[in-house]
Amino acid sequence: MSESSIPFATLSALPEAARLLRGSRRPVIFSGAGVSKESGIPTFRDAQTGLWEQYDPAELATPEAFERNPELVIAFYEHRRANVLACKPNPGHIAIADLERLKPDLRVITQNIDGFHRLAGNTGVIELHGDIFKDRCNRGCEGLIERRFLQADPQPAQCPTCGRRSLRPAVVWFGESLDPAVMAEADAAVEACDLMIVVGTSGLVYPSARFPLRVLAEKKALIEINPESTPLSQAATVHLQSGSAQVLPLLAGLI
Ligand code: BJW
Repeated sequence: MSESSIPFATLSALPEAARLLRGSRRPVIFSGAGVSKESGIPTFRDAQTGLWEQYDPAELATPEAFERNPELVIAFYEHRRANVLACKPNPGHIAIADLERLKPDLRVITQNIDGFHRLAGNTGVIELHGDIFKDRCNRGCEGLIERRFLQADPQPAQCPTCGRRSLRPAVVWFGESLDPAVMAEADAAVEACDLMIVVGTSGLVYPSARFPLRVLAEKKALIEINPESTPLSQAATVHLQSGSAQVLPLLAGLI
């Protein structure tokens, strides 16, 4: 998309967003699936394609689905791992990494599990919902197992500690608690921040959705980047209503 295809309202709001960001010492980027959409990763609430179009991801991303049908859940995550491996960070991720070079205290808090912020060059990324390239034991054995290759066997792989076929993706499913240490780190980053850029999230999933609400409650500036309206849009200081891969490079270019 060229600059001329960005809505006029977004272009008009960019200088104000840039002014706020220039004045910020400790910005937080709070991201969701929309930031990776232009890399080719469907958002969580997008319809899936091909074989997976008959399934609702929200029903597969649960401990109950894994109990009921582990092969199906493993296959779903293998399909998504393969897609992430075939894609790469887009200009929106790169612009966020550029912003960290300009503002070294910038923190990224993401709900995404694709690792693209790290791959783009951000450091100390807080990954609230885990990492699709790690497994853990579903029976509670300690430790994470890095796995970048795809698994041919549809059954859960063997846990190196307990020896059972109980490995699952180290991501946070509905009804599961987020890692308290990760939550504490995110809390501290939000407390310290003086501005938040909320990019590519529907803001519907808790407890993560509380972070931007806290920024608003504390009367700090909040810039939203999302082509659609969300529950945050009305209250945001500035809403840049466009795709993040177009608008973030423009914003970074003004800092
Ligand atoms: C673009 C774009 C472009 C498009 N550029 N933007 C309090 C109130 C109500 C409910 C609850 C509550 N507390 C807990 C709950 C229950 C539940 C919950 O929140 N449910 C809601 C659905 C209501 N939460 C939980 O269960 C959490 N656990 C918990 O709270 O434990 C304690 C507890 C236990 C038991 C009972 C009660 C409490 C865990 C939540 C874990 C979420 N995990 C997932 C799956 C991760 C693994 C995986 O990916 O498979 O995380 S769900 C899914 O949603 C995924 C995402 O990270 C997350 C957020 O989605 P996101 O990123 O916002 O994506 P989308 O698709 O929703 O939106 C994309 C956006 O991009 C859209 O707005 C587009 O417009 C935009 N977009 N193109 C920029 N080019």
